[in-house]
Amino acid sequence: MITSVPSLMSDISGVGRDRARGGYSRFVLTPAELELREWFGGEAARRSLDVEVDRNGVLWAWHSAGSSTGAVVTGSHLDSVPGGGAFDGPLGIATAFCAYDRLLNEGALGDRPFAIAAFPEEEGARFGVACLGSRLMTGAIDPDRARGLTDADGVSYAEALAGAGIDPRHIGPDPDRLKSLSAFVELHVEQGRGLIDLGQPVAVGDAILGHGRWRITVRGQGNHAGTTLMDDRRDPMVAAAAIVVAVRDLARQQPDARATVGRIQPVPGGTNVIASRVEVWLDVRHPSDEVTASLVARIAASASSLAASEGCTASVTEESLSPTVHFDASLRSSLCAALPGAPVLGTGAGHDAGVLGSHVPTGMLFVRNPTGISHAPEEHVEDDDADAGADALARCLAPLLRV
Ligand code: HGY
Ligand code: MN
Ligand code: MN
Ligand code: MN
Repeated sequence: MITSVPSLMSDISGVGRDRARGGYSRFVLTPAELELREWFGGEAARRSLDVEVDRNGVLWAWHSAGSSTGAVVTGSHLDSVPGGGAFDGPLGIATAFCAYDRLLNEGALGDRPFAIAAFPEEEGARFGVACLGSRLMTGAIDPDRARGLTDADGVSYAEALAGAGIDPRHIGPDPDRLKSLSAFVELHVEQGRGLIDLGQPVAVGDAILGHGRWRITVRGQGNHAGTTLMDDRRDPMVAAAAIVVAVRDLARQQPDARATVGRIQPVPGGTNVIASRVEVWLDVRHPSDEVTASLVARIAASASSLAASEGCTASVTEESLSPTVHFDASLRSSLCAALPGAPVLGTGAGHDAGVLGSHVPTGMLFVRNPTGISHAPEEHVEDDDADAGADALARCLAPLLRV
């Protein structure tokens, strides 16, 4: 059975559409993502792959083989950012199933176990910490902290897991599972223009930019919009607006840095209410982890002084941090050997492959995105490139599956 990636992707094209924002909002363990988890299970069952949900809620579709260790795994995530594109995450899962079909058809499944994996909360869009599933698996986040993370409605990750039938008491490091893996290869839509400018459909990944998330809490004095004179205000919204501009200006002064405020939340958030506090979420990325740290320090200092000039205060807390990751060199050369002529590209986007990279040899493949846009509805992959991705993934996995 050789399936085409576009046909699998069209099966889920209606899941989690966000009419208000455009694009897709498939937040982890909400009905939309649970529907994608069902789709994952259906595709696995169609191929008689054994489905497993592990202690961290990671979905696995297993093809067991002669040896019980040294499993070769491919996959990605099903959750999305708010109003995201159709391909960020699910493309890596759909191509994985189609690559499996190709390997089975060519009798190339080899002697090692093979699995397709879907990691929960890669975007951190619901509970705030990116790659939450792979961080838990690798011990990169404390399980109690993870259980206590809450979404915008105050639902904890523990409650969301329990609601999906996953016992939150068991989340945490899974060293035995990590030891049983010999390679993880994640295929992902390219979130940039590299392949467009090179005129190629598929690239091999070599590094992931270090990145982190911080929350800046700006506190002032809540009050009535109509009875509070302008000179009597300590308005955290005004301070927050100045901080957002300062983030842009400070990042512009640092070559190669990227700093973004994509989310801001006044509390209580009424049109006729001067906010009492404003939450400002900061995303900073740079190839050097030291530069990221020093840029965040400059942003924090600027936030404090800008807040003070409005009679407010600003405090900064780190929410997550991922160092720059260089993928396993020998796995990368194996991927390059399987795809002669394919370019090698870095990425400014974080991935589970980056988190797993310190425990398992990991690599990535990127598929051309003709818009170069991601984390927005315009994200796109042409049908032929999607199938070229599955062909490339199968070609890369075949040698890894041979003992
Ligand atoms: O934020 C990222 O870079 C990834 O898409 N989670
Ligand atoms: Mn993403
Ligand atoms: Mn992604
Ligand atoms: Mn990812």
